[in-house]
Amino acid sequence: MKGALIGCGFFAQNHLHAWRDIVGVEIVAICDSDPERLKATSIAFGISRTYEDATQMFVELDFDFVDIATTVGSHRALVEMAANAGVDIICQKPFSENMIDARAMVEAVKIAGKTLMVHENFRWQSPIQAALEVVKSGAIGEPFFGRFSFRSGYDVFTGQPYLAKGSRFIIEDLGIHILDISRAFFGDATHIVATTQRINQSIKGEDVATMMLTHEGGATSVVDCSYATTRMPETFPQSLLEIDGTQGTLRLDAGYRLTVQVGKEVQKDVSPSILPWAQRPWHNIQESVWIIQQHFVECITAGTQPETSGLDNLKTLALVEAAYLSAMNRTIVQLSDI
Ligand code: NAD
Ligand code: 89V
Repeated sequence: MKGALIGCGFFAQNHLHAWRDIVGVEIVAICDSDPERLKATSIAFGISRTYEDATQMFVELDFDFVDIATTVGSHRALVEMAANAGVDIICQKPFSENMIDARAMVEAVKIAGKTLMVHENFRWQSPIQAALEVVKSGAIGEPFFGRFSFRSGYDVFTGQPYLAKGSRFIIEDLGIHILDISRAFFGDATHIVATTQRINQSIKGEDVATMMLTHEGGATSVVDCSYATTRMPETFPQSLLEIDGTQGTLRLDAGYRLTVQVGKEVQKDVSPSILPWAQRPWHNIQESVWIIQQHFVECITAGTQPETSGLDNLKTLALVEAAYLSAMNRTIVQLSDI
């Protein structure tokens, strides 16, 4: 499979490393409107075909899929361009800033008859997958409560300065992942109630969010996120979880310790592997990039829908929209209204 990548910024470097490690895939062209980033990435990964303008790249089309690794504002134009060109698409999260653009992108790719996957990688982290396997096995019975927690004081603004500038921050950038994890465990939600806070006054958006979801099956989950939490050990970028089931409980604690208690307690180290190009503390996320990109390739090859398809992601985006609405109006929001 030949691919092209658009957006050679901070996070795309991980995509390119991961593509290099996936057998049968070659990235044949890269694009970035910033010539310096384009050149640096071209040299780092030995990819000589470079474009400052994606339109030109699609004109000279000789690839099967495109990996869109730009920030959210450019997604709709690029996804529609790719759909018109008739290639399969993997696009970074947040997929869209609003439901109108998100639905339009899903529709455009459906009409084109191609595959659209959102790079929603947190549920693909190997420690999360290990916890999901236990719950799906039925070992703790029917899950009825979950807490999905991401609390950190890690400086994300140096690597990703745009995160300090938007009027929306933690729910749109990070909470989106944790809400998606809650969906992976409990399915879709019917209602959400949320509060937000801005503790760090030097950024524009909220950096703390506390959300409670009612899921279709009746389970309740609490999703809490903070970038204003100073604690030792610093757990960035670990998502911690606890699930109560009718027969037992499960916890994924700091340090990737998975504890399952059904009568007696059993502990397991579910630490992610550190890929040759990865660095702590990002190795958990970096491994998930490699895993999700493999899933994309497997789905294209098998002709199946990705688990985190564009269509599926509409439900995660609706939770983001509903959480902001709930926090603003101090009300419970019904997801069917989004
Ligand atoms: P970045 O600003 O460092 O890089 C984005 C790059 O895209 C820039 O170099 C910019 O010049 C380029 N670009 C923007 N619009 C373009 C266009 N129309 N055509 C060509 N090039 C264009 O951003 P980043 O930190 O790498 O983040 C990119 C995306 O990845 C964001 O949506 C972010 O939320 C996401 N992200 C995801 C994870 C994860 O774990 N899934 C982690 C970090 C970032
Ligand atoms: O996953 C992300 O989208 C990143 C980070 C982990 C820093 O929140 O922006």
